[in-house]
Amino acid sequence: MRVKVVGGLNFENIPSYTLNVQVSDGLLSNSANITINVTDANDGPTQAVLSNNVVDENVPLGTIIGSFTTTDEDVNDTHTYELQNSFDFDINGVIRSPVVVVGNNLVTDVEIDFEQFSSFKVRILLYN
Ligand SMILES: [Ca+2]
Ligand SMILES: [Ca+2]
Ligand SMILES: [Ca+2]
Repeated sequence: MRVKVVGGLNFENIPSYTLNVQVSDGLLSNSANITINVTDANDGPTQAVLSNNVVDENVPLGTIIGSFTTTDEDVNDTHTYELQNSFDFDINGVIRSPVVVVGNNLVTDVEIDFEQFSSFKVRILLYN
């Protein structure tokens, strides 16, 4: 007997299946329940959200702008955030990012001057 998977298995939706198998030799028959367990694999994180994306200018360096949270089917997973790139800004003659990632937080790394730049984009690398 062969059991073939025809659809996508997802541990978080259905962790096991019970198959009722019937056998017959033409005269006599019997049946048995067979349980197939799906093991939990690491699902990739799907969406990261920043709790806040507005910050006052001139706040002290190291001010938390917002915190990241991530959607992941694996309830016990923890996630790591890394600043991949930020639109580089000329800050007192040095091209650099105005923010850094510290743990789950996006944090100012300069005193942001609204008249110098009023918005910027960052790209965050997220993994678990
Ligand atoms: Ca899954
Ligand atoms: Ca999983
Ligand atoms: Ca995961």
